[in-house]
Amino acid sequence: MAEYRHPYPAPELAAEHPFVPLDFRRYEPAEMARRADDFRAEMARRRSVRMLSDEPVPIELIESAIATASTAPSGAHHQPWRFVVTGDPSIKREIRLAAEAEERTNYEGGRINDEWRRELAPLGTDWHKEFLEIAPWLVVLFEERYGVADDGSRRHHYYVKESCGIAAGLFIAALHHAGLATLTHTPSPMAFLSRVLGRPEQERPFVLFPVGYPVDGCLVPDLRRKPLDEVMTVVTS
Ligand code: IYR
Repeated sequence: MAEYRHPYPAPELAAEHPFVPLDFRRYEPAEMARRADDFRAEMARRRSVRMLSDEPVPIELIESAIATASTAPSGAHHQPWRFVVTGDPSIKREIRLAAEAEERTNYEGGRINDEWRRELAPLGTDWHKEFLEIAPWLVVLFEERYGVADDGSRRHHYYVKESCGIAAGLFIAALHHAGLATLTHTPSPMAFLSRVLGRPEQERPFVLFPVGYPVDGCLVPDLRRKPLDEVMTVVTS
């Protein structure tokens, strides 16, 4: 059996940073396969939705998805993320107008080149972003580039983008699992979100998620996902 040398932190750290027993569930092989298949099938139904309705969504569902997202592993467990939530119509409108101004420059002002434009054409996107005003909630994930203590001193964060990327993935999975829809929207550049939402210097917008229910009769592009052999490689000696 493989042996581990240091199952616990150094004795002088144990009092302040104790280790506790892992809460881990083991399942029978058949149940493992069933759980894996069920989860895969559920996640396979997740789609980015741009046609969100204005139907209200209880904030408790948003809170729960953010709490799930915040279970993500992060560099040195600093959890360098902040989920900023608004359902305020005037703020949503301000965000829509600012995002559309940027996206209009992207699409019509040449920030999107011809190759990129061809790649986006099947998605049917353009600079209009009605969903930013219509969806009941906008959740902006800000990456915290460094920590700021009460005395104003800075604390270095590690692997901020990786940590936030993982948190974003858990967030969209949690929303989908709860029966909600979202879109990973990255209006570019996104600096206006810091201004509109009044965020401090250490935070930088990472992704904007409009959250809600799809409109009745919602259509999405007929995307196919890569088969496993195009995304997985097993290496042997
Ligand atoms: N941010 C723009 C363009 C866009 C870019 C990619 I890459 C997409 O997958 C989809 C859209 C927009 O939101 O329209």
